[in-house]
Amino acid sequence: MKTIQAEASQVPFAKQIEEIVMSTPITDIHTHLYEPVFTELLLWGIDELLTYHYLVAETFRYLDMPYEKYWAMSKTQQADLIWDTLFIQHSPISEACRGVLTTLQLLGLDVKKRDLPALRKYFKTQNVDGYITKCMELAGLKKIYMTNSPFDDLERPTWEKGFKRDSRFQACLRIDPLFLWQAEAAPKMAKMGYKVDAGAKPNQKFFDEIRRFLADWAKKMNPRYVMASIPPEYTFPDKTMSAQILEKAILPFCRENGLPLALMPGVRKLINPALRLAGDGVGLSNLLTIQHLCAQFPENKFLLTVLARENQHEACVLARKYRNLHLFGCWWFTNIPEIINEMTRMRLELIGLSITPQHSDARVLDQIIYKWNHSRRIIAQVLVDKYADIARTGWHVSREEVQRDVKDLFGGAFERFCG
Ligand code: FIX
Ligand code: ZN
Repeated sequence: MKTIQAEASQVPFAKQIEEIVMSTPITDIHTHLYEPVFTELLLWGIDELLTYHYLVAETFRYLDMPYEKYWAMSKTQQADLIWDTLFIQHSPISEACRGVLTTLQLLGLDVKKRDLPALRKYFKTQNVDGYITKCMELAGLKKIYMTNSPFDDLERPTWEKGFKRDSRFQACLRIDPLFLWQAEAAPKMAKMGYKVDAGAKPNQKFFDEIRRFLADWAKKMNPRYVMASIPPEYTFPDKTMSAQILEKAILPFCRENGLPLALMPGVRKLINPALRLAGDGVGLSNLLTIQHLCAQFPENKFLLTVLARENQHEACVLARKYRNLHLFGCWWFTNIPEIINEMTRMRLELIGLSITPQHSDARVLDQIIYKWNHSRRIIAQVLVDKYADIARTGWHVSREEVQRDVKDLFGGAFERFCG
């Protein structure tokens, strides 16, 4: 077995690891991107990059204008304002700003000129289908997982019509309104023909109707998992309608259909509603809920990404205790280099390689380019240190072994977990 050290004379150890990490194809298991058939739902191009809600939040820190005035602007006017505020009036050093620059650079565009109109010309020459392939090649992605909600009025009609699936994309059944039994759930489900109403008694007929809803949408979407984001305080077990729906409808449905349930605890929705999508906050999650779910439902598989930095250590320990729990991604406010580095090291040191260190959460197609370029670099650095640590003991890994491990981190372990 030719170990990486043996080749040290030719190519430095770290470089070899970096090459493998930068070139291994990735399955991006959570994004807000869509197959082209969903037309305007798939956001792409410079104006969408600049009006990403992360940048909206950063821009308003400099603006005195009423929020409504911004929302009344055209997309191009909004992009102009954000470009001027965050890139021209101030240096674009935040992760989200840097991301725009990395994307433009890797697309071969010249950011030095700081010429937004010229940049816009490039995107006008792209057609969406070819551009999807170009972005996936630049990001090194083999599959993009979507976030598909039957409760989304813009998305639902396309699923109901039916269409030929695009093999570059994988569906995931997103059910937040149902999972949290929010006010919009029952009326929308009733409109889709399901006998559920907001005042429904939580009896077997009610839970069967919810399972029928899930089964019908699973047939339409062929999802890889079922997903919901939950507030920090979400508690299970509990007497709430939501907890009963989880126990008596969602978990049995997932179990019987071999679908993992992906949970994303920690979001406080719209703590500043005037910022719209940019208005969500974070809170420390009660991970006892996850502990109870994993312990009480060993036949169910749970995917977990938690929003608060302070929850990450406990999440790692839970994954050590429950093999039906798989940790993934550095979600949202943890998706910055400082914390990606911290979380990846902590997970590798506490759990090992049976994790999925990252997902992009891209809302704009082009973002997959920078989100993966930035994360690959950090993951590569962490792996270089981890392999160097074991090398110091005399345990030398081969190129093939590193390739195997990286394949696992970039989708293999996830696929194996999902089965
Ligand atoms: O709930 C989610 O899937 C979150 O990722 C989004 O709601 C959030 O707006 C986002 O874009 C985070 O990166
Ligand atoms: Zn998301």
